[in-house]
Amino acid sequence: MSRRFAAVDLGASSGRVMLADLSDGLELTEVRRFPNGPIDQAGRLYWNITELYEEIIAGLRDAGPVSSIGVDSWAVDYGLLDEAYRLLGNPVHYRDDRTRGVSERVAEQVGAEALYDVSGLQVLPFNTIYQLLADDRLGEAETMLLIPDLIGYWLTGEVGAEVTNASTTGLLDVRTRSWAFPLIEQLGLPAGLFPPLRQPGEAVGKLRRHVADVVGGWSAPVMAVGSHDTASAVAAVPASGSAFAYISCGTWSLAGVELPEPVLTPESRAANFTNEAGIDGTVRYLRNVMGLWLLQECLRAWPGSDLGELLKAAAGERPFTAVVNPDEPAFLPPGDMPARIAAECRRTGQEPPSSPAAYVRCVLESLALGHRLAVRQAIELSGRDVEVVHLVGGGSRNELLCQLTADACGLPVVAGPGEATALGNVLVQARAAGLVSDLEEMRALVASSQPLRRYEPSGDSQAWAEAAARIL
Ligand code: LFR
Repeated sequence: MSRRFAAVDLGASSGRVMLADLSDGLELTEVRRFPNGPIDQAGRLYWNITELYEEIIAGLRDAGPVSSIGVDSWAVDYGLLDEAYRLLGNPVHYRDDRTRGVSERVAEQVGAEALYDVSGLQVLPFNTIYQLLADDRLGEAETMLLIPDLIGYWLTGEVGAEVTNASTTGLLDVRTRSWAFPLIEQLGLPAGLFPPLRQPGEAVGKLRRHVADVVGGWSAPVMAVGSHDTASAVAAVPASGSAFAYISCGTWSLAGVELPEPVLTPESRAANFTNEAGIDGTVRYLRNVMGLWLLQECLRAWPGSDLGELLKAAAGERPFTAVVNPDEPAFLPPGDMPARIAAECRRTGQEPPSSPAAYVRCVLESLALGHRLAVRQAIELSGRDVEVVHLVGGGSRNELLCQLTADACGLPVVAGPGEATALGNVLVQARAAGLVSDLEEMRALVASSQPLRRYEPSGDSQAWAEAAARIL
């Protein structure tokens, strides 16, 4: 058997097909990368799922024969299918505003405490539970497939719901890890929408005949992996032992700790911490921080700007001239980010940044403050000892952000790997093939094979405490 595995990893700003070779250590290469993002059609935001699928097929063709394939993506979004499993239109993007007011209505109907007690999930306006209730195509739908499960269906013809991603819907029971049918019924959602659950490491199915033909005449099983990208990323955190926090930093920053059991206390709910399902029954106890989205949207507002140059200039800017709460709901939709940051600065009595470099400094310090708050609260609410923060994902390549995060958290930051998600994806496949054993060994393999960089906390801890107080 070959020791080559393909990871299809769809992020909110780019997708890629990665190839891992485990013949000698763990070598990861990028086979194909393609842009992704919200598409505004007549005032509604969609994903271009057809183009993404074409890119995936082209990437698999470029990858050539592999032992197996795993698919992961961002969470919560889905396609609705009719009785013949035909897609009922493009999946709506989670940044669309169709769910405005829905979470409040559900909290009234079910009770916010009861809801948290069932799902253990943080309230984000776009959780699947709220999207389904706002979906005008629900009446025609027979099946709901989350994005990686939809891709898996197109590749194999098999229908199911992988559990780590299902845990982000708000409709999975956090204790039993099965669909929360009493809640589903109470909300008036059709129980038949929710397909049988799959565990990471289980086979989804073999490539359909015509898919095998178009990828170049080879076939392989598609394996369920941690199909929620964050679950895969956390699986590939190069930590040993349990005294670590992680920040999976891409379009979003997901900051928290890994636990054996959920935390469902009133304090945890008040802090809007989530208990998402991880690999091997672990709990990803974390909170979403707005992430590099803030920077990406600034860059979109400055056509022709050079990120490398801006980051260099930002490193020389005066610290803490302006900081904002990165999680302000106003920052969620696409649009003119510098203008929104300026408005937030004015609202909080601060002078808005005066140049693109100053905006970048403001964004990165604000993000580091968001990281600090989430990591500290995760520690406090879970009682977990933390000696180091692992920062993985695309953000780990941003040296200024890594240093600011170490300074803000007052903890060492180990940065990398940048492609943690793809690594977690292939390692679960490699384990199913018998090449690695447990999570500990998977992480050791990442630590020994991938470049990592350590940042010690420096700077003025008093100044960080004061800046943190400014955004509360
Ligand atoms: C990160 C992520 C987060 C989820 C957000 C929206 O890519 O999957 O975990 O909250 O995207 O789906």
